[in-house]
Amino acid sequence: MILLPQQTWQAVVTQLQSAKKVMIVSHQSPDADTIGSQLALFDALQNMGIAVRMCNSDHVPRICRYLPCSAQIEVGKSPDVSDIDTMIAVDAGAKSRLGFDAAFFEGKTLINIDHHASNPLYADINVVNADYCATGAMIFDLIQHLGQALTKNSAVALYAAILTDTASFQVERVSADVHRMVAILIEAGAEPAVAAHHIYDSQPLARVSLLTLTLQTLTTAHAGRSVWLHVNQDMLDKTGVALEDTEGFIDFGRSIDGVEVVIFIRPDQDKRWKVSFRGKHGRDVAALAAQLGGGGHRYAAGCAVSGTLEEVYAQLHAVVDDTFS
Ligand SMILES: [Mn+2]
Repeated sequence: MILLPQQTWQAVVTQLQSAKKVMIVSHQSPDADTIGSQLALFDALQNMGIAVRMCNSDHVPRICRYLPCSAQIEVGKSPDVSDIDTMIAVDAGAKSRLGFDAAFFEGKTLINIDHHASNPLYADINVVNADYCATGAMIFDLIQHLGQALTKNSAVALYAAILTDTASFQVERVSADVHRMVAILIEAGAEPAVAAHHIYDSQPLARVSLLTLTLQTLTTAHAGRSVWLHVNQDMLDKTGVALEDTEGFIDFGRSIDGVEVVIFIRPDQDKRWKVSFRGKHGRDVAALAAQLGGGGHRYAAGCAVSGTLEEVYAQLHAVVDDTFS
């Protein structure tokens, strides 16, 4: 079954059929969609006899370390890529999201496979389609267009990608066909209980301590229609939790009745802050994020902002207040 038959993959297939050495890269602060897509495509290209490597600018997050071959992902901002002819970016909504400098891509054919509507088509070959619920679902289609079988390794990786990017099959883009695709992944060896254990049911106790502190920062505005929460460096130091483990905290804000926009702020590098947005009830948070130089999906987006935490709140309020006026 091809999930979206109207999507053409010919340019990608042609490039990969003549590729000799391929590098697959994920976005910075990788999530399970980018890592799962990377691993499944790695598996398919290996089975085609292509020499393929994976390298990311950030390390593999805890919830993805159970995925087969995840230990083979190289980590670093300047790996030796002198012999690489083709690079594939998966789930990266902008070239800057890859975290490598421009020299990394020089002289290579870059392929951009992504489902963020705000993607500016930054590569030589772009397959960008926001109708896909996850980049993992795109790789599901691509593997078939490459004439490859769905192996257990790729099914396990794609299941993790789709499970997490659909918030456990809760978002609008989850169609009957998405469930049919998931049925095929399970038949090929994906195990939902194993995935749930690693992704949702094995968090460190310290993460719950940090969540407790984070929920104490929760405030509301706009008559309860916006919810705000943050993590600061002090809270991370106190609990010893890695920044990546704040993934999912924003969902507690979204779960509140009557909320339309959730804003979650956490530290980023170089005195910057990473801001995530979640939307509900028709609120387009991608448009909000775009006003601050970011992007994303209608109901899940993000941007980076500089300043003190107070200044960041003020900058964000200026934009968010506007949408409620
Ligand atoms: Mn994604």
